[in-house]
Amino acid sequence: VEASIPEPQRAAWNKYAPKPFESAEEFDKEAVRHIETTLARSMYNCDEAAAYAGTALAFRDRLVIDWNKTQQNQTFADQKRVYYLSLEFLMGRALDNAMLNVGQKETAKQGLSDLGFRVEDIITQEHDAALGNGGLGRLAACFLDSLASLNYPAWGYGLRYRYGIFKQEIIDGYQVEVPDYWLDFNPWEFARHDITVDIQFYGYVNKYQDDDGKQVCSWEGGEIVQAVAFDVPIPGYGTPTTNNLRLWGSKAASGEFDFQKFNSGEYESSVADQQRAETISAVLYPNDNLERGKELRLKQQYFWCAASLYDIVRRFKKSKRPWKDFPNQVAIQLNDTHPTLAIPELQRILIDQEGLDWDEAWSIVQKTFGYTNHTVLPEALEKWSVPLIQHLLPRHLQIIYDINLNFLQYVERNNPKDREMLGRVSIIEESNPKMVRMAYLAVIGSHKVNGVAELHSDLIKTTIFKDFVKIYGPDKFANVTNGITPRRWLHQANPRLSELIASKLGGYGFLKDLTLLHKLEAYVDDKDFRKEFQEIKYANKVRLARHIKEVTGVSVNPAALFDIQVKRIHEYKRQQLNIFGVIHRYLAIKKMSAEQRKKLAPRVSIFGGKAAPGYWMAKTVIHLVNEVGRVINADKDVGDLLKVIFIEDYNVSKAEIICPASDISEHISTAGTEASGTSNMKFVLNGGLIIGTCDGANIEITREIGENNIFLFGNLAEDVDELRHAHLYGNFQLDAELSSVFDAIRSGMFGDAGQFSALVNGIVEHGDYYLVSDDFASYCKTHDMIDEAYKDQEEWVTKCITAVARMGFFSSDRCIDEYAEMIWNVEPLQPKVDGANGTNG
Ligand code: 8GP
Repeated sequence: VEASIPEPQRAAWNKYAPKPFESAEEFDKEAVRHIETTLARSMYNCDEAAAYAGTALAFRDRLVIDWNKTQQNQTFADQKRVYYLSLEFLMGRALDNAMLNVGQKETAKQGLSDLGFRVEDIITQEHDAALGNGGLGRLAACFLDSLASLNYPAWGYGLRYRYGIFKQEIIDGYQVEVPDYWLDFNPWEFARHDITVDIQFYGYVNKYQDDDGKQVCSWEGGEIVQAVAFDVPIPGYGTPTTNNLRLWGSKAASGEFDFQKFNSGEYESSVADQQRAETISAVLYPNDNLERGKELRLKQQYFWCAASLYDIVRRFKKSKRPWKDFPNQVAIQLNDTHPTLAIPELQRILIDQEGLDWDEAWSIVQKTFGYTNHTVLPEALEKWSVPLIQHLLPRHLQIIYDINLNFLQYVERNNPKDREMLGRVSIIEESNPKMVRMAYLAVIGSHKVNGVAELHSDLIKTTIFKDFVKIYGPDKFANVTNGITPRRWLHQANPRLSELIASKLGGYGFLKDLTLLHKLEAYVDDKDFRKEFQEIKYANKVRLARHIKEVTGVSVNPAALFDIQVKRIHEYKRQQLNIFGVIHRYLAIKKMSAEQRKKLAPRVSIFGGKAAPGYWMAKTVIHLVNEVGRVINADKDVGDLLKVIFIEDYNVSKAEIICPASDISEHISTAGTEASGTSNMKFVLNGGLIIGTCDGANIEITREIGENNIFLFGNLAEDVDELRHAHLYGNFQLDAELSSVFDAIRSGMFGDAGQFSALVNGIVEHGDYYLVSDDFASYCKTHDMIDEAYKDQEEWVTKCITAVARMGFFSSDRCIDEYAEMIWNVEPLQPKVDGANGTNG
């Protein structure tokens, strides 16, 4: 309040308040000013990178105007806000998204052309913001887009990694990791050097009686690291609402301590302290669906939770409301268990710092948090060792023990007959060393727990959280099936399809209400529409073929069937099944007569995805794909009938080129292992069909689009246990076709067979945990059906159009409305329209 401009001077201020550009001319004025002054360049020294920077800064100014107003409006309205805590936000590029969301892409296109640039070339200058591994991080990014587009007062909180997910290079067929230093020029963030939080680590707990004789604890000593806020504006589509993503960077706490060291001649060691502090936010851990229990990772988690909660609590306290109102003002969603420490941290703030009783505090905590689970894979479930937490966060460990004690007493009271349950549900696993089970803590500290697709939400209730359903009843557990933002994954990635749809539906309303797509079914027999739909798919395949040629040197025929599997490389996602299928196809082609070959639809098998650097088996799969590609692509006898491509460094901006270019995409995880999948939705929304197992969201996609429009195969989740058992007890006969594939590999057809022996032996000798052999026959048969179906292009297009028309359910807008109603209890806040603030679109 003290810092505001006095009333009489506000007229002057308002007179000069910036206005958003509305025409190409006004855009050029802003862009040129930024290039000349902000960047100190000239027209004689303006390459595409500089033009990108000028364009981005001009758009940033526009976003900032709306962002400031949104924040003022939200502060003034003072209603309940959502805080989405995620260690990953896989944002991709921001400029194209900003242009489309504020509805000024045409303006920029015209303006840039006046300056001698093509908008597409400028957009591709931007470095992806790749602060995530895969599905979980991209989901968070889609959610931010939907929250803003639907006008929810919402903040994202994350870490500002200096290095995002590594860049993948393929050298001699092997994955090589290269650091992703992405912050050289990032116009989308604002460093808030005035918004800092001191974060404490280590130290000890001091117990004493306060003046009223009450037992109190305080956490003392240890070391302090400072969190600095970096804010990123998140524009909604077709609304001025612009939300905030706050990312915390770490640095050494400024203060006397450093000075003392400096003065006593320990300059170097004080610099070392500085660097040690900065390492907390230095790097994103590159594991997807795997936890490795590294101390620095735990430090990241606490650092980010503590800074975010401090910020949230500080904002709440400004309202001067009583503490019991906290859950009416604040909803915090935990994106997986990574932010679970926020639970004991809020309890600590309330009891140690704000003086609330335990029970009063705990009731606030439980009402505040919701927890989303994203996996049932045991290796991905977080556990932290008790000694490590004791050392790093001594007060939190005490609180966790107290939470556990209260919880176990409650369980015992309600289930006196099942004493073994106590050991099973305890937050503390009685191993050596003892471990804290973060998922249990998250369940106990939240009022709602959700899975991310129906099958997954059912599975968590019968497997990892079975006892908790007994304890709390089924209503604590919910399902919110994942979705994707149609702005990026249709409008931005596939502008021609978006335009075609808009031409039939009378405008772009479907981008805000994706269920409107159902009206497309009326055009399924419309000749012109079908023709254009096909042409667009072809053009998108040409675009991908060009990219493939550029980066791999291999020419692929855009008329071939494009069969794509892009996602993190993981045994459970079964890229090995795909590549074995490709080898099987190759062996079959080699045996075919000229007549038979004529009847076969040419195929391009496209793979892409990163393996965690320490995941040897996944790296072996990448190597095999590349070796198989090397052999097949050079086989003149096979020619266009089969090509095998590995696209290096799969990321969000590549996905925008890849997803619109598939005929078939593969979502073939062992049933029961893929919580949802979200690229399945992206591919279908872009007019491609999918081959998939009955897993994750594939099941609901099938329900929505109809089983004639999807190629399902393989065993069901309910059969997995028995099949695994059969493997382990020798009750299994290897499929003959798969056996031939293994023989080919063993023969050295794809290079030194020894390199792939673990991959083959995992199936033949070590129990085939992911059931590749069980599903191989039905997988190959289904691919044969795909070949047949593809020959009938008329029927194929009908399937594709019908599927697109029925994808309305999978918008992340629908997810966000479900979270808002069922979990957060928050309402949208309509933006203030004041003329100067109008965004169109
Ligand atoms: C992923 C799931 O594997 C994927 O099926 C789902 O679509 C996505 O989350 C979004 O819900 N899960 C993870 O990435 C994950 O669990 N990561 C680490 C926490 C282990």
